[in-house]
Amino acid sequence: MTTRKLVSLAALAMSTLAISAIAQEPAKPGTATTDVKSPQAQYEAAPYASGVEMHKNANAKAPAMSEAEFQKARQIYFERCAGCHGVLRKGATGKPLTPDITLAKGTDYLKVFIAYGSPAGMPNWQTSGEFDEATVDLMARYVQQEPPTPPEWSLDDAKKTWKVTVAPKDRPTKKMNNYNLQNIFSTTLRDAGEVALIDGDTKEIINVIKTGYAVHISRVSASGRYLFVIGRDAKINMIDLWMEKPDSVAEIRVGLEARSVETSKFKGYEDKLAIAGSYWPPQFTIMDGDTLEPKKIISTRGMVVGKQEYHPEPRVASILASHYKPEFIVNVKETGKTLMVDYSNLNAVKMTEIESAPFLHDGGLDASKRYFMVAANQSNKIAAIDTKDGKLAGLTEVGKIPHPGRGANFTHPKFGPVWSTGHLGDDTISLIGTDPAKHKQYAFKEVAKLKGPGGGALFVKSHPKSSHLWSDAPLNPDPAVSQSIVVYDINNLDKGYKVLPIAEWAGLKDDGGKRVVQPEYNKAGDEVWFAVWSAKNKESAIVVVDDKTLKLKKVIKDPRLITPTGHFNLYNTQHDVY
Ligand code: DHE
Repeated sequence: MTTRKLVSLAALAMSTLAISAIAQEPAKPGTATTDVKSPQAQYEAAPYASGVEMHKNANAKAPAMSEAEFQKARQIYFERCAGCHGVLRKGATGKPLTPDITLAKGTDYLKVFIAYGSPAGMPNWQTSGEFDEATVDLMARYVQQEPPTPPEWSLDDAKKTWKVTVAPKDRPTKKMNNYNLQNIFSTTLRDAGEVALIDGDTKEIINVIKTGYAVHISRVSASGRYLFVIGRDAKINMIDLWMEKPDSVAEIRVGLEARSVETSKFKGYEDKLAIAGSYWPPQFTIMDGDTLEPKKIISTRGMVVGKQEYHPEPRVASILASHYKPEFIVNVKETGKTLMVDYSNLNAVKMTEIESAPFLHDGGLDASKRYFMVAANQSNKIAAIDTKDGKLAGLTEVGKIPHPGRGANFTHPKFGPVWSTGHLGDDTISLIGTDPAKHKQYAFKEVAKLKGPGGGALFVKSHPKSSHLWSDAPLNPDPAVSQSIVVYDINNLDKGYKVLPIAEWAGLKDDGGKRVVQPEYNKAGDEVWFAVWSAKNKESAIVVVDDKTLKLKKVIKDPRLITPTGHFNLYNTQHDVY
């Protein structure tokens, strides 16, 4: 391992990464170098142009970049692009960006695409104000270079990052605050690397807690006492909601990049274990449920469903705890497989591998909580996983690039219980029957398609006590669409939708994007919360709408609410109500 390699990897792995872990990575020819003083670096010295160290790329056709530019772009790629296009750039939600493809497109073409985005979900990085012209040019050149391979992450590496800040024996033995825990919202403050806990009754912020980088989702333990949040940098924070002021009591990093965290929910295992899936390395880690001590890591590298071709980076997407068995349901993106991981004996883990279609991404349970409905987003299908019998119950063709979040359940006047998803790639909302017992003819079939406002939809939501279905479209290139929300009356779906101008209602000082993201109900099911997500140096807000009257109820503004995106009502998240 050379010092030069260490430096370049550190840039990717970010500041909190344990350096010793990186030291495992073998040197790779032709990759970055920044420490020009080391003997090897001098021996292999990269070409210099006007005194600037240039990046050496394996393919001489790649456009020139200085080493400093390469490192900067590598960091931006990790933060902004890897989630959709993959660390190794083999594609997922976004298209593959390997040099054989990008070099053929060329810098000018790539610049236009990065600057303006596409209706299929590529963000408009320049016109939205997130990248300037120079950054667009930098990224267009970067994606034509060979992708650098990040290091692996072992149990030992994870242990080095593991901290229990309040040991279980020092934690409260009963709830020490007067908050109505079931109606707290955990709001992602994406670019601040924080979550805000907001009291759903008073709409006051209870605490803002430092978490991992670009924190992604929140999940709640079976008992409702612990809240788990995970950052894109694979850092998990475990928050004890019984403390006088709820705060983090343990943390760990389970890799370099991750999106999902969950805890055991089967009877007898409540709050016993936690699990997190990583994008890089492609693996999942099972931990102690009250300390996050890492216990077991299982790799997801393997063969892709159908063509049975080896994939080096099958990332872990959504994870859900079964209510029927001591199992975690782990969705592996690129291989198109759902793993039912039996956690009852971590020394002899049994796994059932259910094949559906690539690339599995997000999803949620149907109303009966038996079927896990997961989007295979590059196959335009929804797989229904029967968590009771451990098999594929159905694979339903839907619209282009389904993106449900956890989806929305409601009882359709004609088709009975349905689960629904919006799409990134078209303007439809698909309704899928989920009741094989009483509505067999509709089960796991697309029974209806609603017309939505446009592509770029990310989240739909309903609630058992409501007769409304909501959909956002934050990635639609038209601000009129991305800054509003649509709502359907479930009993009159043929009438189409109403548009509510949520961003306008927020009354923000200036325009920082104002994308309206993720409808989320309060516990009672009579309010719906939306994030109005602006750039990090601009004002954002949470807008609360009365579900009955569809009128504005409250705008929550606070200088600490920086880039709010997802928000999770603790009761609904704990009990899979959506
Ligand atoms: Fe997410 C859920 C991955 C971009 C907000 N997101 C998920 C899940 C995955 C995922 C795998 C399911 C977790 C689970 O249920 O266990 N998200 C990714 C990406 O790879 C992607 C496309 C690109 C990236 O770089 O991360 C991506 N996601 C975004 C955003 O840009 C969003 C809109 C804003 C943000 O905060 O970054 C965003 N993702 C969310 C939210 C959820 C989510 C709010 C949880 C939805 C729910 O209802 O549970």
